[in-house]
Amino acid sequence: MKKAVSPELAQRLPPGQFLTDKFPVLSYGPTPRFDPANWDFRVLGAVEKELRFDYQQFRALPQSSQVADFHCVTTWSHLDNRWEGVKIDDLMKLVRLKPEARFVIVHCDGDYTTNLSLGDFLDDDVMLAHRRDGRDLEPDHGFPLRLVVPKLYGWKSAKWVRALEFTPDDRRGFWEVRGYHNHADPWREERYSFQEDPEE
Ligand SMILES: Nc1nc2c(c(=O)[nH]1)N[C@H]1C(S)=C(S)[C@@H](COP(=O)(O)O)O[C@H]1N2
Ligand SMILES: [Mo]
Repeated sequence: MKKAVSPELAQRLPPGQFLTDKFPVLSYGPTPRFDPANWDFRVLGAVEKELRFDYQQFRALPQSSQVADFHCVTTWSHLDNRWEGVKIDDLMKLVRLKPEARFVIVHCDGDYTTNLSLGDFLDDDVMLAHRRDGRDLEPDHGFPLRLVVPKLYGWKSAKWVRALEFTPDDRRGFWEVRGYHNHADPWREERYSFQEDPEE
C-alpha cells in the first residue's frame, strides 16, 4: 500500500515516485553465479594503462560508506540506503584517463551494460558497492559488486559489474537502446528516450 508521506520525505521524492520500505529485485535475466577464483574487475578503453584487479585486490581497495536514496523508473523509491564499497573518487586515483575519455560504459556479467557521461560518473556520490545496510549484497541485488549512482534512475546502478570502459563517444547501454532515457535524471523525470532533446 502507498503510505502517506511526511513533507520532509515528500521533498526527497522525485515526481511520479512513491516511497517503499521494500527493495524489489529488478533484473533482466538470471542472477549470475559468482566464483571468486575467476572474478575480476577491469578498467579499459581510453586510459593510459588498462587495469585488472582480482577479487582479493579489489577488496583491498580503500572502503567507504555513504547513505543515498534510490529511485527506480518503475516508480518505487527507497530512501536512506547505507552503501559500503569503493568510491569512484578513490578508484580514479589509480586510473589515468586519456584526454579523449568522455563517457563510461559499465559492463556486467550477463551482458548488461549501461552508459554514463564522465561528469555523472565522477560525481562524488558514485560508488562500487558490495554491502547495503550492514550486510553483503544478496546475489540478486548485485553481489559481489554493483555500481550505485544515486542521482540517476536505478537502471544506471548496474549490478554484477565487471568492467568500466572509458570511451570518446557515447554508446547506449542495455535499457538505453530499449527505449529508456540516455541520461535518466529522476528529478527531471527523464524516463524514456522519446523525451530526449536532440540538441543535448
Ligand atoms: N546487471 C544488471 N544491473 C541492473 C539491472 C539488471 O537487470 N541487470 N536492473 C537495473 C534496474 S532497472 C534497477 S531499478 C536496479 C535495481 O536494483 P535491485 O534489483 O538491487 O533492486 O538495478 C539495475 N541494475
Ligand atoms: Mo529499474
